[in-house]
Amino acid sequence: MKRITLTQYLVEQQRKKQAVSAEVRLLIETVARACKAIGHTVGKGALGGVLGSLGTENVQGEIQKKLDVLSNEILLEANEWGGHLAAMASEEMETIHRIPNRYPKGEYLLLFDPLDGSSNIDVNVSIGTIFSVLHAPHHASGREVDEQDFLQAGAQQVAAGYAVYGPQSTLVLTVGTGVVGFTLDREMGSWILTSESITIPEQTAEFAINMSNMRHWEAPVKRYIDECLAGKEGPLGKDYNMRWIASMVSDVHRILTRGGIFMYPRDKRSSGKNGKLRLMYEANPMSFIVEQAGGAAVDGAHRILDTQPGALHQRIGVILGSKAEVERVQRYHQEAS
Ligand code: AHM
Ligand code: MG
Repeated sequence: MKRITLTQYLVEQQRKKQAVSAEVRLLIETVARACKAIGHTVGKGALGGVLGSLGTENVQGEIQKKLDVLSNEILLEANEWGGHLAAMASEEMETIHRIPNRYPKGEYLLLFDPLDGSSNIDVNVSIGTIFSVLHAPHHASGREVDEQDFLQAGAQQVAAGYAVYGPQSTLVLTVGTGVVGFTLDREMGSWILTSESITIPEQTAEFAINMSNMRHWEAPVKRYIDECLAGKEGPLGKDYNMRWIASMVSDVHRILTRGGIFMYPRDKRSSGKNGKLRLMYEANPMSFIVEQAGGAAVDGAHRILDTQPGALHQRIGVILGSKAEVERVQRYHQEAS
């Protein structure tokens, strides 16, 4: 079997389809290299002294794990000097990180959740990295990039992807020409193409939601999950299964592999009224990937990728996966409003 590496795949996208510029190609390769390093660090576990908390809080008041901070540093260092970026933003940093003056600057912006699923680190369950690439809008004018430049709707993304550090390390990627998946060859240290065209089945009988929040849900979400739980005898006419890994990367990866619907909806709590997941680092990149795979992604009544962000660390309700199911939940929201 001919093995296609990430580099070969990207060169092909650049040559044949003009889907990526040389800069984006290098940028994705750099992110993928950083993910390899993060995966390696994650794999050391207790032996590498990387487990546990740091005792510090990030900008959203969440306790930072050692691996949150290490992964953030790995991504910053890997991407600083390549010359393809104007600035970066991360779930773990209060404000944007401009490329220091000692390095050349490029015309792209990189956003990431360096280590998604932090609550699973210490219990040895799959975690991952999520990233999103945008154009820096005013690069040509030569002024300094600011936070405002990052506030673009998800539909503007140039590329998005995620890595899962699990039994295998996998990298899933879109540059707007469908979704592809790579598996890390740990002996050779290279990402090898293992899924040429990932598509999500339209129908599903599997849902993923944190059921412990049920009493806080808004009516349309409650309605849908009640119908799922009613099984064959209910209005949906089939028995549903449930999964909740609590690492968005892994939950979304399962949906890309065998279909399903993932929900982290906003809810009635004061802390939940805007949702839990972050628009720029989690919802947008995953929605781009899911749509490119033939699925759908909404915040309730509206498409996530059309959301105009108002702040870098903004949160949003997330409902994504198999198209028919997501559209049903979207309809329930529209009917209720
Ligand atoms: P994190 O980026 O701090 O790890 O938080 C995001 C994670 C998602 O990966 C996952 O879907 C969700 O939080 C799980 O939340 P909960 O523990 O409430 O089920
Ligand atoms: Mg996260």
